[in-house]
Amino acid sequence: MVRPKREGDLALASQVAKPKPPELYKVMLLNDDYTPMEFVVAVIERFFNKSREQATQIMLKVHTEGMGVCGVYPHDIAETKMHLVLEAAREAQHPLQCVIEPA
Ligand code: TYC
Repeated sequence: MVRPKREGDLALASQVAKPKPPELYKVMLLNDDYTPMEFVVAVIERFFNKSREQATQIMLKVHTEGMGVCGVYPHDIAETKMHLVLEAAREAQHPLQCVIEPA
C-alpha cells in the first residue's frame, strides 16, 4: 500500500494536478454523388445543432470541395457524432460518409 509522505499529501496532489484540456477532433462529411442535399442538410442540423442556413453552407462546401467540417469536439463526442451520422445514412440507405481527424 502506498502511504502519503505526510498526512494530506495525496489529496493535495490531486488538487494541484493540472487537468489537461481535451484533444479536439473535427467531424467531417465527405461528398458523394448520391446522397440528397436535403438529407445532408437535415443531418447537419440535427446532429451538429446548426441552423438551416449554416447547415446549407456546410453541405454546399462539402458538395463543391469534397469535404467539410461540421464541428470540433473532444474525441468521445466526435466519435459518437460520427456514428450517429453513419447510422442515419445507413438507415436511409444513403452512402454518406463521415470521418473524424485531429483538429
Ligand atoms: N453531392 C451530393 C448531390 O449532388 C450532395 C452531397 C453533399 C452529398 C454533401 C454528400 O456530404 C455530402 N446530391
